[in-house]
Amino acid sequence: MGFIDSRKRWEPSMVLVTGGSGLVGRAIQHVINEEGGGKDGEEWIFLSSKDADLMNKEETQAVFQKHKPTHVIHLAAMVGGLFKNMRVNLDFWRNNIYINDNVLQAAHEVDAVKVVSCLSTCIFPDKTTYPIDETMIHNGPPHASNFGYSYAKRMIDVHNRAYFEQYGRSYTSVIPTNVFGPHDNFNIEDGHVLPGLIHKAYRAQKEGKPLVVWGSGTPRRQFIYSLDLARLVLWVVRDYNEVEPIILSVGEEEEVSIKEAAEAVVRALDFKEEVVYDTDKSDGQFKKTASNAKLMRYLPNFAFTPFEKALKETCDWFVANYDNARK
Ligand code: NAP
Ligand code: GFB
Repeated sequence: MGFIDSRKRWEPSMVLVTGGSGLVGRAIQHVINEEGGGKDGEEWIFLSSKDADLMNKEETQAVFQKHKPTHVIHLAAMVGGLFKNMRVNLDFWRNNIYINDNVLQAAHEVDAVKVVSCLSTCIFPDKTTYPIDETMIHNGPPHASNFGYSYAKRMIDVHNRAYFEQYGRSYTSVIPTNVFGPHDNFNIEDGHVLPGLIHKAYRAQKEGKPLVVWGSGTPRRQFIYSLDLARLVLWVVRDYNEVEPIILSVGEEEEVSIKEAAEAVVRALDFKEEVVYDTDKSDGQFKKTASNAKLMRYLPNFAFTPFEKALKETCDWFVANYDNARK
């Protein structure tokens, strides 16, 4: 279901990026400003929560009425790693439900022709066959650690189907795997694993202490560099014409264990101290191996940045921007 009539292609003219100040938003800014990702005649606006609290309906309507976007990249969300999700599942559910309903309705009310929203590979059913693909989103409960965030994200897909069925809207979504890169949230308690390990290793090196990896190190993850994701999101905005979501991830064969990820951080930072594992901390979901076969059918030649190279660039950015990094 949900093939938008691609003959009715609308060239973007005013692209509004919610969550434009975050990890993914800053990567899209880089691709637009430094890699020629934009086109003549396009205006790009990158929002932060200072421009509008998108949990507030009136503020959301006002910022959409101000800019009247033709296209929207909807990144804004309450986002966090495993441990923050485990602490405040209700907040993740409520805050993201408010943001998503306000943004999609405001886009509809200003007649935006296309909205690309973000789901996540962590929202799929926990009890599932592998590899996971786009057809499996609603096939069972998500992992208990982040059910609030997962159900809120799944409702975006419900929103998109309903806007297509009732109004013929071309509102779609992408499903990134774990993202990392410059401008990430490096807060050790609330952030994701790679920025957390980078920050912890950086401080442990200065203090001559071990790097403490949380959990057993056995869970498995696929990681996508934020700049690669940004390049793919721009393709989705211009040339992906399905309402159905599309997974944006490196291939299954790129999946690594948390232990291997930690060892890659050690290499990228030339960390010299001991690495230890705190098995009192939760492992969270063991694996969420996602297939990127649908993406590869569309873009068979897309070249992902090698993980070690992307991680080195991220570590170099963090060290160079330590004082101003989100931590
Ligand atoms: P992030 O770095 O935490 O940035 C979140 C963005 O949302 C920021 O620009 C933030 O604005 C904005 N925001 C949060 N609450 C808001 C509110 N109430 N009103 C307005 N803006 C608000 O997140 P990210 O990692 O870039 O994630 C971007 C999208 O990708 C999210 O939808 C996330 O669910 C999805 N995703 C992320 C990952 C990952 O591993 N990071 C994986 C899969 C999917 P401020 O800067 O003003 O706070
Ligand atoms: O990125 P992360 O926090 O979230 O990774 P998920 C958690 C995994 O990394 C667990 C291990 O196995 C942790 O035990 N880990 C080891 C660490 N050291 C650390 C550390 O210093 N910090 C963190 N955070 N983890 C999230 C979802 O799942 O995936 C979110 O909860 C979101 O909703 C995100 O969608 C993309 O990958 O487990």
